[in-house]
Amino acid sequence: MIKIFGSPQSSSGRCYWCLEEVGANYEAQAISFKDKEHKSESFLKINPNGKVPALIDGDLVLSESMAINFYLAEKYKPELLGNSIEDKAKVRQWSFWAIADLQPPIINIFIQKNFVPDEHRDQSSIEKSEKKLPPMLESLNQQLKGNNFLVGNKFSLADLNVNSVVSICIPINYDLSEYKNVVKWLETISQRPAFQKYISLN
Ligand SMILES: N[C@@H](CCC(=O)N[C@@H](CS)C(=O)NCC(=O)O)C(=O)O
Repeated sequence: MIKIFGSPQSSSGRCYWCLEEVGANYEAQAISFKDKEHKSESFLKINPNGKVPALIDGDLVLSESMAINFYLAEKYKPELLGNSIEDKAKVRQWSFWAIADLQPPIINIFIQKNFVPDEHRDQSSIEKSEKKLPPMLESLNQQLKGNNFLVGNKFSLADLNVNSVVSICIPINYDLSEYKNVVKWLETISQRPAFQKYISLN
């Protein structure tokens, strides 16, 4: 059976959601940051970078949430990757954009607001990150104009991967209301049974 390491509230969350979308049986293994389990000898054998998520499926030991999600889709539900070469390329484009460009400023705000004590919080770094978001959210909003989904007008791994980053705007209190198509897309996707199941794990 597939084994997934890390809690649904961490970067592993998008992999739990993907596991639910592909309908795979899996076993969850919590990793306690408090007890430094992610830096333990046994976990470093699974991911030498000492980070979650990690996944074991048979002989495969894999880390990096996006790589895990592409693997799960390809093996268990390939239609999530798009039907044509062009759609497959777009699924990768949106996924890589989410992890490389959109996620860093959002995560910086999340860390500053949730993990940095008041006296050490770097307000200028929060503001710098906040300034980076409008053009990216607007490009997403434009892509969703007249489209329910990002690629090929059907739910794909691009929606899952990008949504898993955009939805961090909610706990950081970043106002998305001017991005009406994005808000509608978040709402539509939140109705998916696999999403609901993943949220119930939190
Ligand atoms: N690029 C990695 C990032 C993983 C990551 O940063 N995970 C965090 C939890 S959300 C972690 O394990 N942090 C522990 C550490 O950096 O020591 C991915 O997407 O899987």
